[in-house]
Parts: sequence; structure tokens; C-alpha cells
Amino acid sequence: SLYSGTVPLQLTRSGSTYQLKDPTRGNTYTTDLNNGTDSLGCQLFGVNCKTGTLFTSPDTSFGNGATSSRESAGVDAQYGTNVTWDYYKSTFGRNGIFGTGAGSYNRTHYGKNYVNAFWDGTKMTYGDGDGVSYGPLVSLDVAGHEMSHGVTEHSANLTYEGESGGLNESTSDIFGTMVEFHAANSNDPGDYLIGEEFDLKNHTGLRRMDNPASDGDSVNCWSSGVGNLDVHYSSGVGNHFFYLLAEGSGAKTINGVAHNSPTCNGSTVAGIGRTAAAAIWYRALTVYMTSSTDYHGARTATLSAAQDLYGPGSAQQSAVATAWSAVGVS
Ligand code: ASN
Ligand code: ZN
Ligand code: CA
Repeated sequence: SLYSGTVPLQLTRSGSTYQLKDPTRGNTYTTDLNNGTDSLGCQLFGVNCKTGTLFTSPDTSFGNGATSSRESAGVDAQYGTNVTWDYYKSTFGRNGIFGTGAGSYNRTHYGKNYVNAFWDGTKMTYGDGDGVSYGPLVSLDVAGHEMSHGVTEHSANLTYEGESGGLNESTSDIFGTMVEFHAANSNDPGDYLIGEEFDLKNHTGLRRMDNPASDGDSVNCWSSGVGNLDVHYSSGVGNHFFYLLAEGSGAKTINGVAHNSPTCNGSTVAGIGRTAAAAIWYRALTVYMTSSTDYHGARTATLSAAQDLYGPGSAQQSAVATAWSAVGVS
């Protein structure tokens, strides 16, 4: 892989060739788009989309850890789907993005100098980056982010605009980050930065959850206009809440990376740990949130989820209230 060292993958044998296709995880597979892009018809109506060419090999080895091999980014993408599948299965008993055991697929090498990745309702697509500031966007946190858009679509279905859109983006950053921690990969250990592996210049990524506003665009604190921002910036409120709930306010080094989270009201927040924070968010997402949930509604949903999981008046439930107040959500 490019970012996670040498990783084990499950292949499908077809005659004398091996396919990058995992029969143990819903036949999830990975293709090479050869720098092609989707037609307007695909982008607008989802018709005549390119599938790309399935990665195959005469032996059981794919990629060489460098971008000089087209397979390398494919290995990262396939590994990302594995870890995401396993995270949702072992943590929440969820069977794949759709919850049905069905797999999906990854398309790599989309377009030229494309600095983005996306979920389109069916599959993940990854650009190669511009090769100067950004490498291929196939890191674990982004893979987990994109697949989690599918999980949201098949649960709360948060509308992708306004505050619900910020919560949708936040959900993807939260679980993308949890996927990175779940992998426990020494080449890409867990942190609350999003996309640090392909940030060739700064190694700090596109966003960070402990202090979202440090990127100059995202916000740390709720205000009445937050729903007018791009959903990747209004997500800052939810990301900041989750970081505070899991890790607490102030300075903390996590897997060698310095984190430091301020609060919006001068309070001190004690974290309840990642596992409990993620369990609360997942239950809120899958049981209480709806397509129109806003930040106030997310506070209510997570308080209900914490009460279900840990009991009324539990330390976890009161931490949820403290953390939302610390980001300005009442
Ligand atoms: N990478 C972006 C995302 O997953 C693509 C988009 O703007 N939808 O949010
Ligand atoms: Zn997203
Ligand atoms: Ca990360």
C-alpha cells in the first residue's frame, strides 16, 4: 500500500489470475479508472458510469508501496474497505455499508490531478491528488469517511445541506477516524486529523477534529448562521463535540500527534473514551436522527442514545450534555 505498509488482502482466483476482490466481505472489489472521468450523464443521472478495470495479477502480490505502481493505490482502497467493513461488523454488528452483507466497490485513479474522493450512493471513487500538495486520497480515514456516507444514507439519511449536512459530514469524519484507530496500523496510527497521509507538504490533512477552526474555514462553535456554511465547514461543530466527548479538552498527545482542544464556553470537558463516544453517535445516527436533524436535535439524539446505553444520569450521559454545551449547542 501507499500509506499502510504491507497489508493482507483476500483475493478471488479466476483461472490463473488473481483478482482484487474479497469474497469474505461481500465481494468488494477495486478497479483502475485509468484517469478517466464520469460523463455528465453519470454525474447527473447515474447512467453510463464507468466501472473501470478490475485489478488482476498473475501472482498474489499487488502494488509496491509507491505511486509508480498503479496497483498501490488500489491496495490502499481495498484495505480501507476491509477495515471499514470490519469496524462496523465487530463494533456494531453491521453487515457492510448497506447492512445487508452486500459489498461495494472502489474506483481508483479517477481523473487527472483530482484532489477529492466521493461516495455516490453505490461506490467509492478516489482521485490521485495533484502529486505536489496531495497524493492519492486513499488513506484509511478518507476511505472510512466515504463509506460512512453510505451508512448515513441507509440510516438517518441526513439531508446534505444546512445543519443536517454538517452532521452528515461530521458523521463521516467521526467514523473515518474511528476506522483509522480500528486498523491499529503502525504506518497510519489513529489521530483526529483527516487526510494527513496524503498531505505531502504539511502532513496535517484537510481537517482536524480537536480544533476544526484551525484550518481557517471550519467552525469550532455553533452559531445561528452555521447552517449557511459549506457542509465540510459546519461539520466542525459536530467534530469538535465528538473530540471533546471522546478525549476531553486541553492538550493531549495521541499516537505521537499533538492535539489541543479549546471549548467555546471556557469549560473543562473530561473525555469518556472513543469507544463510548462512537457507540453513542452510532446509536443516535441509527435510532434517533432523521433527515432533518439539526445540531439541537443531535444533542437530544445523543442524550437519548447515551441514556439507552449507559443509563439515565450516567457519567456518559452527563458528558454528552457538557460536550454539546462546550461547542455552543443547547
Ligand atoms: N470528499 C467529499 C466528501 O466526501 C466529496 C463531497 O464533497 N461530497 O464529502
Ligand atoms: Zn464527506
Ligand atoms: Ca487521520
